Amino acid sequence: MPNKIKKIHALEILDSRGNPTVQATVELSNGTSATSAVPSGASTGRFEAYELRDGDPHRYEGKGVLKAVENVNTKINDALEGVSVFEQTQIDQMMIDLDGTKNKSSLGANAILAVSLAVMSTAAKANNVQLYEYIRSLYNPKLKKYKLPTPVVNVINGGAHGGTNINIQEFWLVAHKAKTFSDKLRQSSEIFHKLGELLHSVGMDTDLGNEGGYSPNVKSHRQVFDLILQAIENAGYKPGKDINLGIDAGASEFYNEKTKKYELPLENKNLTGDELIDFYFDLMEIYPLRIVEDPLDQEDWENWQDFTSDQFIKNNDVVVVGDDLFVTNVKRLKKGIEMGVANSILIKLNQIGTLSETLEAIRYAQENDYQVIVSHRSGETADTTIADLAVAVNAEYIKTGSTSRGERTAKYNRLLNIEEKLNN
Ligand code: 2PG
Ligand code: MG
Repeated sequence: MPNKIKKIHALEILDSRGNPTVQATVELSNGTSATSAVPSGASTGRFEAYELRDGDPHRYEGKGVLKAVENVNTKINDALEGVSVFEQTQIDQMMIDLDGTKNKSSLGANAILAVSLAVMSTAAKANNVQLYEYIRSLYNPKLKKYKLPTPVVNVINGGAHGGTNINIQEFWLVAHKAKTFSDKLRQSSEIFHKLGELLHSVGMDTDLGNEGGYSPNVKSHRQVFDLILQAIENAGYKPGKDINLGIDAGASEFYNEKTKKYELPLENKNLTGDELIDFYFDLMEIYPLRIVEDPLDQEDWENWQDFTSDQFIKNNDVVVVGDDLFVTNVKRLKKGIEMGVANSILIKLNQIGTLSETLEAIRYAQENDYQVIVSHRSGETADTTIADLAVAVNAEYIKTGSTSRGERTAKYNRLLNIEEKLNN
């Protein structure tokens, strides 16, 4: 059998923050092979699958992944040797069983995901099809058309992603009006450059944060929105009409569990959930802010419910996205759907740890009319799997940072290539 797995090999490599991460290569008996690498978050949700790190203070400040690498090279390799590479669901389940814990803490979700993705990539190669076509065949072969996602382009990096006093983690351009992916990307890039020029002209910092956006110190969150609006106009576009805005508040990062308050030092305020919701609605009244990710803490389900059910959200088709809240986990998504919490899910492969479980979460979301945003992590590699994943499932959006830094543009460039293929 030519398509049987002969060997799986992992290696400790570096992510875009210079921290170790796991790369895995699958080799088949006929010589076909492919390699995948996993990303790593900074503002991780509490309910994510477990990222196994060595904890040895003498290597990479404890962040080494040699144990995860070893788990791939021994236990996982031994278990999967001889299995057909096309059995993605079975392979993912075998690794889940081999791990035996709820959160993949025994083998490490980083070990398991690296193999899951390398199996997927090798199978696509063995079939001689594009990766998005192969993922589509696993997801739903009956789906006919492919749709390119709209990029949400993170031009200001706050929170855990930059050395700035901005508490909201991400500020996105959403070029919703343009017809094609390439035009949406071009407009976003033009505005990104205008924003850089604007920051420079007023003496603000133009160094880049973890996801390739600018990361200056500011006077208030409103100032960030004002600067972005000005940049949109300077690039010749109309805020709201051509370009909407989005944020990832990353609210779990500034929630104080003891006092039950949301702490926004930039605003000099500690807010209750109600007050924070008012803060967002004030912003949405003033600015064309139409996508809001993680406005509230990952366990603050009641306030999420209040936020989602507000008439303003419905009237303005505001996309309310659960990231740390859902962690790409069907169980948490189910609870959210039952409670009327959020109307969209952020999808991150490494929050759950296998391709199959990720596809299951997307399927459940789409069956329940929740929109899908496929997402990178703040620590990335040049791996472009998420571009193919977004196209394979017809995701509405992709979030993969600004239009700078190679690990971010690698995904955008892959989408440009896919767009060209689909047009021919
Ligand atoms: C997020 C992500 C990606 P991190 O919160 O959505 O932007 O950040 O990878 O640090 O969790
Ligand atoms: Mg997030």
